[in-house]
Amino acid sequence: MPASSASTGAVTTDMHVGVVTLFPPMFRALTGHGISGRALREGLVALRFFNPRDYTTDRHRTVDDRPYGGGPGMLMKTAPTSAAIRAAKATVGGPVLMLSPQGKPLTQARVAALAAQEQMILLCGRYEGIDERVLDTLVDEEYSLGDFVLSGGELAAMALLDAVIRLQPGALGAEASAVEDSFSAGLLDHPHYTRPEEFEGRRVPEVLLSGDHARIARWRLQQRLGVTWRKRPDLLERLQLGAQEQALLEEYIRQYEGGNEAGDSET
Ligand code: 9D3
Repeated sequence: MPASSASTGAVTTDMHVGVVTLFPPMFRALTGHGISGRALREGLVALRFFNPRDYTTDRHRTVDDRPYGGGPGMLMKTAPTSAAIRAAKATVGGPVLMLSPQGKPLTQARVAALAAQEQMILLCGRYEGIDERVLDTLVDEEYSLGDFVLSGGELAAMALLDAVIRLQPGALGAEASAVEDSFSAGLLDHPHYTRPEEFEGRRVPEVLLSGDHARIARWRLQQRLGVTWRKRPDLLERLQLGAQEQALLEEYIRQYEGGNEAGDSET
């Protein structure tokens, strides 16, 4: 089913993304599978690729070049890279965002801001990088996935796109995450259980079989607080807990320090 407005039935694409990359086929991981694949097929988001190799003018279609000053490694060749970015700006428009180890760390808040854009261009670097003058002239912002080394920007661009696409109205995930964001942002998830009730000698927590929805909600919130306290105390420090949340966390900590590893209520 195509993206459409309920009142008019008109087909609308919410977001147009230009991707500047030497390796468009890598994006099949994103376009061919799951929620992102479906959203792209339905036209919620349109992707267009701009390959610097298509903007070369030499016989060998050269896309790399040597760095002034010497040293190991190559850079992306200046003219084809800038031509591909300019073509993306002319046909797609929007800010040019480069995926780069020098970028601002990508967070859910930044993903949510990008998800509201109607157009954007993602620039994927390869080799040791891109001539600084091209970046100064054509790149608006830089985003990083974190302090570890990838071989290029493509996997980072796909991660960004996956996160942005699942927030588009009509994508599976958009509804659930909207609820989640207003309800309990900044906490890790609670544990999940599915059948059978006993697996390899270990039972599902009794509360989840009780049918008492208020008690289940309370247990899940307590687990989220407790898991965050145990695994990501840095996240908890940024939150201002309410009185009930504080009490739930204190109960979890008492039980945890008392040696109940699951942090599970014993009553
Ligand atoms: C090992 C090469 N480094 C020189 C000391 C510089 C370097 C160049 C190119 C490091 C990584 C890359 C390619 N990385 C990305 O394009 C990238 C990235 C990353 O490596 N980590 C986290 N987020 C991102 S976003 C893009």
